Amino acid sequence: MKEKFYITTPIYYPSANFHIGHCYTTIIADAIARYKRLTGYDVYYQTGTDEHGEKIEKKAKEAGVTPKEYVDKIIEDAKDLWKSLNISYDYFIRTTDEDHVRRVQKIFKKLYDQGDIYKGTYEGLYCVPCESFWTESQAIDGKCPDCGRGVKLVSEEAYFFKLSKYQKDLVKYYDEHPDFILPLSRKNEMLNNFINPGLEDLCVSRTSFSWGIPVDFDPKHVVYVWVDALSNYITSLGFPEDDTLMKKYWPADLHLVGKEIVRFHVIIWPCMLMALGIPLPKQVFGHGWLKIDGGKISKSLGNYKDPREYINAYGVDAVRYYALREVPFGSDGNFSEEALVSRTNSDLANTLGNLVNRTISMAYKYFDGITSNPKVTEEIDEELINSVSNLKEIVDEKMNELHVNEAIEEIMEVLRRSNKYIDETTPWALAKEEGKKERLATVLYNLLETIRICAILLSPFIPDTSNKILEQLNTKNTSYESLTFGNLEENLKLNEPKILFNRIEIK
Ligand code: ME8
Repeated sequence: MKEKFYITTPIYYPSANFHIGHCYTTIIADAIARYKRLTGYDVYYQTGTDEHGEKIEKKAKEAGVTPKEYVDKIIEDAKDLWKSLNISYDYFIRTTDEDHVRRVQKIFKKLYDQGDIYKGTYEGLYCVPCESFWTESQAIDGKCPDCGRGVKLVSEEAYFFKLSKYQKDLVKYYDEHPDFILPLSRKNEMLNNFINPGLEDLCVSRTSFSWGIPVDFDPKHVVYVWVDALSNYITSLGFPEDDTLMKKYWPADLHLVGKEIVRFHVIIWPCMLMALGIPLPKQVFGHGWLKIDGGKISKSLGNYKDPREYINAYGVDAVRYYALREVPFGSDGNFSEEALVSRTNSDLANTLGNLVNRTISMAYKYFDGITSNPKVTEEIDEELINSVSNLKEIVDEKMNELHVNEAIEEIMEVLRRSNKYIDETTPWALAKEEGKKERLATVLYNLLETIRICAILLSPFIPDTSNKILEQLNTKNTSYESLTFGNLEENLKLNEPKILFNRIEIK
């Protein structure tokens, strides 16, 4: 039986259409999911939308539609965006799905019945016109940070989750699972800033707005966002009603999230799961932020375009490649259209596209597009063949450490090496020399075989391009198991060379 791999993205707020930041997480998760599938795992890749809450209720009101109408439109757009980015999710969960709503109500009730959720009083600073609660530190000089009007201290009845009860067990789990939170720096931040000072019980219901999942045994309350949102990772698998998929895929192998919500995933979520008596996820990875021109991607600043504009202008794999390659995974990085263009030109057009096109064109010119490997080898072949032969293991190591950008760079390095190999072996000169025909065939075979192996290893990252290359090679050997040097068939008729990437002119 195949080993399973369950990977998730955050479920995003559909308060506005998604931007390149949301694409960033979703593309990386997609590449990891595709890589795991390639290497033989039974993968379950989930993404979705977090649709409840006051903010969405307000947005809908402003737009003069119901909250459900408001989010439906954004979700339709999001699914179109994921399609245009070749996102291969297995399940898209919406927190307005009936199954999710019913299952969250059952989770809430179970926690209440066993005493982990209790009724208390929530105190906060309230802005009446905005209908919003603020903490002392959020309300600047006693004024609402949104509208600038005065706030007043109010208290409302609310349910609380006993987070404090699980503090000790949580720290124990961290200690026993050193890879639970990555990068490591985020774990120390959690311990120092949130856990060691002491966990406070968490307010998990509200009565001040209504766009949420009603607490079924006390319907003036709606479930407050994080319990609703985090539960998505198990309600989608049927919890607590059906354990078939839970048995198959839980615990999650990787929750991939932006660094600002690591806290919820490594404190609230594990404590909820401990209370529910189910195993904790294996890993939470908090990646950095993509910034635009050094600043935050922000709707109010209007500093970003619809990601489809980049896809239409430069191609889906240019966008995927940029998201995966440009930023060391875990750090913050910058997004700029100029950098996207220059990355596409240097790596995809010059290194990859050029190599494939030159090689297949020469195979056509000198051998009518038919492969053979007479194995007239020279010392110079060894370095290339060794680097290709080691590539599978190196990429695997990098991917298991989630160093996605480095995995890609290793493949690029081999491709650059191959371009150099062409310059060193000078096939055009071999073609002119009597008696060098077999050497020439060997050189081309080595190049074509390198291209085959690299194309397979690139398939999780730039699937369309990988397919196009394998189609040009016309090879049947495209599996992960075929990644041993020498598996490219002989007497294979290649398909005609086609340009993969045109160099983009910089305006
Ligand atoms: O937080 N750079 O939803 P959200 C990198 N609903 N990643 C970015 C980004 C950027 N500039 N902007 C957004 C929520 N992201 C909750 C999650 S999960 C149970 C509930 C990505 O719409 C990144 O993954 O605010 C970040 O964590 C997420 O979008 C926030 O999405």
